[in-house]
Amino acid sequence: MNQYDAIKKQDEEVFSAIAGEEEREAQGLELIPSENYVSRAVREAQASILTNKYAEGYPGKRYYGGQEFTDAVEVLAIERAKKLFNAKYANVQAHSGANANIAMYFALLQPGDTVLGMDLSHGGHLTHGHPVTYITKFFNFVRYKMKDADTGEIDYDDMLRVAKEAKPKIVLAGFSAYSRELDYAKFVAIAREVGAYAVIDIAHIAGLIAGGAAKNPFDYGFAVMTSTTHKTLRGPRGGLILVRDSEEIAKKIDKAIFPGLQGGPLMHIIAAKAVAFGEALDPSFKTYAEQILLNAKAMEAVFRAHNIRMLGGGTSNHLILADVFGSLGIPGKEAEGVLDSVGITLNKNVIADDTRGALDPSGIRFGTPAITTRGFKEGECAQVAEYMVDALLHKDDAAHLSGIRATITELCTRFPIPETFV
Ligand code: DSN
Repeated sequence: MNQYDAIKKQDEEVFSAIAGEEEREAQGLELIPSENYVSRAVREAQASILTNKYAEGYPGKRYYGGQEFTDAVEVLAIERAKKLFNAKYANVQAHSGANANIAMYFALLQPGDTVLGMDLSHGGHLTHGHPVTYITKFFNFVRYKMKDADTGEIDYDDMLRVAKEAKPKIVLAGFSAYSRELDYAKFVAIAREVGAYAVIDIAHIAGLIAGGAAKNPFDYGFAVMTSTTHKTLRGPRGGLILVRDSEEIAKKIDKAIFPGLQGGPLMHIIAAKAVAFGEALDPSFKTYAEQILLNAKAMEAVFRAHNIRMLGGGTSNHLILADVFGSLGIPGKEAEGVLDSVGITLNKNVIADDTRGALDPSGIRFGTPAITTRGFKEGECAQVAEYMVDALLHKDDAAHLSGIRATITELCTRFPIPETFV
């Protein structure tokens, strides 16, 4: 157990929830592709006394006094983020990826303007304009999709047609459930053709980009990148906005975050972002990012060998979206539950043009960022994929499932969650 002495003494109920989660994480495998394990240094920064400080504004331009240390820590986070992503400007204050996207919209658009983004069931994210989100009350969202869900190829011709018709001010790339690389040059060309900003939400693949295992969209002409810091990037839960080179856009982004959308920045989280960015700048992070991809490929091979359909036909990044309903007749929700029962956590997920509902879709989504942090290589990842398929094929055999559970527990004991990475 980590150091929670004060909470334990003072608040048994909260302590017990934290202790339970610590045990759950230690004894199970985390395959949700947007989750990861942070270092102890990141957690110490998050838990630091910087949480006490109000620091509205930006370094050197704050509204309250006493900012010598908050300024220092925010400058460190900004400079490290810029270096990691080859950006001229960075805003590290967004509380989350959703806030980063909302601020980006308000910075670049006027109410009523149009955004062209990826359809949710084809891999896009809620904040890319799903009708249930409030942002759709301010801006108009139109969609592009995959041309072929079995190759993952985006329908760029249709995207251009929609762009010409709808005249978006932003062409938005990025996804939360898509397993292939996008053709960045095509996105930028379409944006240029219709006079839109080319923006990409890199939340899922930020660590792959930072570690050099995926292409940097700035090299292809994107103007802005939004992100979270807690997925493949392995930092604290939070948001990040990067601007390639336009001072004008950077100023608009800063204004949109504060005072436009948020109040006081979370200085303890910004300190943790600085620590995580420092870790990502270490050469060891490159090895980590490359291993994430190798591990995903090892899992892909097992699913392919078992003839389980993968959206996009497989993976080129850290995640796999498998059509377990189409291939095994097991709905996503049931598959999630069966795998949870053997200590493998992942999430049910809609697949392209899913005929089932979002609460019980056809697919499961899983990925390798967290198990790679745990030290798994291709061999262990292939084994885990075999256990997954085995559990699904024996979902009604309690004794078989409990045998798999025991094996997963043993694997977790052999690969404890590390506390340092550099
Ligand atoms: N909830 C995140 C994910 O799992 O992809 C995105 O916000």
